[in-house]
Amino acid sequence: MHASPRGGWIAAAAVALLCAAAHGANGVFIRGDATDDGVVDARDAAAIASYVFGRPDHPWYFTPPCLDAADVDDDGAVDVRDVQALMEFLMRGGPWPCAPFPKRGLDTTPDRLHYKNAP
Ligand SMILES: [Ca+2]
Ligand SMILES: [Ca+2]
Repeated sequence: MHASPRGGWIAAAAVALLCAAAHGANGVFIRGDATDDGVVDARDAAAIASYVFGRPDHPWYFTPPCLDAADVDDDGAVDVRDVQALMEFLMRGGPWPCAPFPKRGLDTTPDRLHYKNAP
């Protein structure tokens, strides 16, 4: 069973409001907030897609400040599955991104990804 597209947008808007209130401290992040602006929305999916498919010399190429935030499924890699997972969540009411979400927090799983300003 899938949520209606309208329900997905309402859920995404509610999550965006929750995430905006949680923006803050060094070394913590919101899973899915690839742009690190405290809001999880379609711009984050576009940012992850730019990172995954883009070339560093392209003017629209984007390197997320926190690769852990871009690793939506928390498998230790940033790839097309993270774009798909975030779009599924935002557009179709799919599963939430892995923790920390929807509030900022520390990564509880070991991997090679990190926050650029982490201590
Ligand atoms: Ca964002
Ligand atoms: Ca991933």
